[in-house]
Amino acid sequence: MDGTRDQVLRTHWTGQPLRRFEDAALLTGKGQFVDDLRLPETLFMEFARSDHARGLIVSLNTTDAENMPGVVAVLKAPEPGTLGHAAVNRVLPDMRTLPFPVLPVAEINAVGQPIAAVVATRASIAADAAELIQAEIEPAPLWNDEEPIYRHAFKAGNVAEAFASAAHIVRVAVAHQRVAPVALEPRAAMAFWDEGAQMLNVWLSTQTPHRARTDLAAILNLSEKKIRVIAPDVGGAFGGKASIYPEDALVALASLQLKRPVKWRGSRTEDFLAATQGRGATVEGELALDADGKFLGLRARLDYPLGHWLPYSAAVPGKNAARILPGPYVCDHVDIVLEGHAKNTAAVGIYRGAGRPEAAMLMERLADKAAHALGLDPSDIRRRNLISADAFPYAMATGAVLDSGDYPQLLEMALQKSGYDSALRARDERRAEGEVCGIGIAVYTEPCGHGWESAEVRLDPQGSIVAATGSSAQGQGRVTAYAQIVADILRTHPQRITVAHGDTGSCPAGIGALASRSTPIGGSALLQAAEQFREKARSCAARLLQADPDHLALTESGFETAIPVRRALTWRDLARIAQADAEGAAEFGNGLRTQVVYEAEGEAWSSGCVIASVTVDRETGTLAVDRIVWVDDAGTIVNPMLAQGQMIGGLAQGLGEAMLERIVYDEDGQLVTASFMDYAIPRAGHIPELVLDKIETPSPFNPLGAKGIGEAGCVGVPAAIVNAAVDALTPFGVTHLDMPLTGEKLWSAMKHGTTEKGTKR
Ligand code: SMO
Repeated sequence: MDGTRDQVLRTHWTGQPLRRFEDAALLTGKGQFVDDLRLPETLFMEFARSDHARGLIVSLNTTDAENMPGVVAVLKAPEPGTLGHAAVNRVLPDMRTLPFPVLPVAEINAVGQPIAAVVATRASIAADAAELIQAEIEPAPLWNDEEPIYRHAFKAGNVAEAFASAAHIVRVAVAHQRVAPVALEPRAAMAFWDEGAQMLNVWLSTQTPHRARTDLAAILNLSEKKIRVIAPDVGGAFGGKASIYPEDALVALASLQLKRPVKWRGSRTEDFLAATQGRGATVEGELALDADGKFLGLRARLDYPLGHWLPYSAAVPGKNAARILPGPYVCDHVDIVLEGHAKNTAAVGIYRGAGRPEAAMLMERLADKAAHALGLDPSDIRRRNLISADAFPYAMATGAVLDSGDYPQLLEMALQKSGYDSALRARDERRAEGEVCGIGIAVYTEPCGHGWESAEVRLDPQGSIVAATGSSAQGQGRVTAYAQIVADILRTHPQRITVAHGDTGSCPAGIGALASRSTPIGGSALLQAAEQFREKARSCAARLLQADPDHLALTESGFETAIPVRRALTWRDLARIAQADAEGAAEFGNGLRTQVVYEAEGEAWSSGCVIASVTVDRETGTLAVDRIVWVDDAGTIVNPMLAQGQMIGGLAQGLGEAMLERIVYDEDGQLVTASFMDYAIPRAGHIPELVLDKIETPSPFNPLGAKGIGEAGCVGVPAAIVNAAVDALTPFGVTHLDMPLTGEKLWSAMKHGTTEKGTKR
């Protein structure tokens, strides 16, 4: 290779804190969310929903609703067998499934389940009409002790022996509350059957447009080729928009039947009632230790609630929690049993973290109890057990392979940044003066990104470079980060790259935006597609310039060569010639484009260490998180500003779960927390002083070296806060606390001592 060819493939965009290209539109009200879409003749859908948790429909009278002026149709349960099913990801062997309840023929299985759908000329009319629907429901007992939907064991080594030889055994039981993946934008769907094109256009507030298309095809018995799913701007998702819902299917069905556009915009209460919820597991663990505090063996029982139907990733939280135990620690003997049980509630699925938070909570609570049992500092017990930096790739007892990391460095950095030793002294001094305060540590691992994603890089006829991804976006700044990746390969400015996403009509088939996979997997797919595009474009340009490809260099606007004479060809020239030149057209093949389906060699594992400091008001029990020090390792960082935004957003949600958030059903299956009056999310005043830092151990398993970061805050932060709260209440004899750490709970704990297994509700 001689000096004229671009030698540095990465220029300098990766690693730059570029401002988000998305924000100009979003901040000036020019975003296009589903509810912003306008089509002539649009009809609006609203639902009559069950107010019983379980029962049989005895009669359903829709006459009054149908007769209301402005009502166009009322959809009732279709004949059994006329609609198909959405897919469920069977990530565990032998897992059962449940019916996908588009509309129930007879059996009601949860409060809030749609019973009928009203379509009217205005949303307010549809809502009024839905109130006129009379459903007589014969109540039935709630499901209880049914066969599990899944049951699976992860076993390795000889756990019995590990426990028999242990110097210490510590136990913990954690009751995780359910939480809601509160997105700023509730769910929404719009559909339009284009009779001329014979195409069903569906706009969904979704993380997974391609899977939505597949599911809609199956449910509606329609060819995928006749369905286009578009995710326009999506106002947050957090796992709650990763599956197709009955409401989405009904909107599509109504537009097919009525041949008019149909729109539904869910309310906040409908999201609480019928969007997927997260967490809720009951987890018990026992850790066997030798006399030096080394972890010998782990026994764990994880019991996951599932709702009345299974969204696509219903079994993922349970599987994730079980398979990533024992987290960042060496522990070769494990016996982990996982079960999931259906309940008469809203569906339970993935929520930011998806099982990783439960694994981190179990290990970090056990580690603190172990430290206590051995009289060690919590930092010491972790230091003695963390997997060392030279052990990677590291095969865990559960079979997962950790790609890279440096957990001891994360711990030492976080300790140092928190001024740990002086913070401990300060805590003890404050305690001596009667204050209630504590410090908690959590170290976590976070698998993120395996499997495949697709990408296409193409030159459009006007000469702009389009980077289309099978991945999607819901506010993370994907357009900016992906443009940075492609710009480095093509040695141009990121603003010259048009990133296309979230449209099955213009993007290659892909998985979507979830599981912290978009940068490691979606980004790596784009990187490879851009590299192939660059070489294809180079050979085309070389032919047109009659130069040797090795003598061509990339410039910001195209290619240039100095040999034999100085000549240049811009992307715009290339696009024009590609369009016009017959020979070129053959070589360019349908314009100049390259498509890649990228599959990662292995999973990328992020990791981190969080140290939280808290103060509890002795009079009221009110918890204040004073400071969070957090060092994260997400491998190569494409845009540090976006990465930090993800950390802070995840932290806020993790803090909300730790302090405030809780979905409550009463014993009859009624949802008690169906609005923000009853479901508390964190506000700005809850956010503590933050000290954020990072290390970067690139993943060897993808060409970017990237790992995920979107979920990290929900993984490590709750465990650190709970450990800090337990530490604060240790002088009162408290040895365990479950989330949310409400004032009432902490006040009672201070009064009555330990809350072991006593704080479930
Ligand atoms: S919980 Mo995420 O959207 O995989």
